[in-house]
Amino acid sequence: MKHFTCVQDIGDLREALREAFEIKRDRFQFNELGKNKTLLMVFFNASLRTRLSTQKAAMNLGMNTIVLDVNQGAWKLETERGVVMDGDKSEHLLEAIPVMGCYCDVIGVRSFARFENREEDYGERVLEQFIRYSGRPVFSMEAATRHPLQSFADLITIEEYKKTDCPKVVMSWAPHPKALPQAVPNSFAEWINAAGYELVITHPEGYELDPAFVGNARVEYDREKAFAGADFVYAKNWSAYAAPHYGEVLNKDRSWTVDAAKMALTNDARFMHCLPVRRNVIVTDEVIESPQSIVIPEAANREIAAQTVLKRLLTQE
Ligand code: AN0
Ligand code: CP
Repeated sequence: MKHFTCVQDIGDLREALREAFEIKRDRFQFNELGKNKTLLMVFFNASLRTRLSTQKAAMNLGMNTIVLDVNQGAWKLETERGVVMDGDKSEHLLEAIPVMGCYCDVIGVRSFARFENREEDYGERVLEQFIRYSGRPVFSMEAATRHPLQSFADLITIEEYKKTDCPKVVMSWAPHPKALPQAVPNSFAEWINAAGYELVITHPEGYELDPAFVGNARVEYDREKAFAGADFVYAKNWSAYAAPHYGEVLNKDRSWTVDAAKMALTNDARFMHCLPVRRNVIVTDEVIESPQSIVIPEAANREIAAQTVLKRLLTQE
């Protein structure tokens, strides 16, 4: 694997899962692989899980890590080419990226959608420039349109908790006060579709995702019908994708908060969320604290997903 940005990059999913569980059985068995190799993690946005789990994964492989929070202490970066740089930005990404590449062997990048221009966001300009100009293997730590390390961890978690070969997975929109990207839901749909599981996506009208990510999943506007018989409930907020409301919060309808009454419609479903989560907005205290909630093992699997990906980037397998 040269770069990791989407489900296609990981190739055969069964093989990737097998490798992930092999790592989970003994996460230190490849601790010579990363000797004298350096991981650089570049954050354009905040993070708790991705930062810690990826750094831990690198340490398990014997790598050194450097973390750069671009907005804290680095020069303000210009990202547009052709700009006369006489404003507040001191450095251009076109120099910054190859310079970063000089100091490391692998680069992870977190760069969210900016919601200024849908085509620019969906063109993944920042991530693509790292791939083009860094000269290093690059992996996404959540980019504008996908969060593949999260989805990989989600799939590992579903494998661990599923009770049938082909579980019914329901991804439900939930309210949130601020506009959030579509990256997590896009990516989750992409991975669950690739795994061949039954995927139902439920949301209020206006929150339709890019059909390229929805794929063969069923979109069900009737929430009760969607939740009926679910084995997994994956809650997530996202802002509108469709023009002219791209990146907007269309409503904050609290009737979409995942509560015990909705969970009662399911097949004793497990509750999942990528975190961070706003309690009593996305999900009630009762549901997230219930034995059905697997948000912590899900977060724990981020280390395993990251380690599997780093191992492959180090060996170029
Ligand atoms: C981000 C999002 O929704 O994409 C990161 C989630 C992993 N969430 C927030 O910004 C709250
Ligand atoms: N789920 C996730 O990626 O969390 P962070 O934003 O805290 O990294």
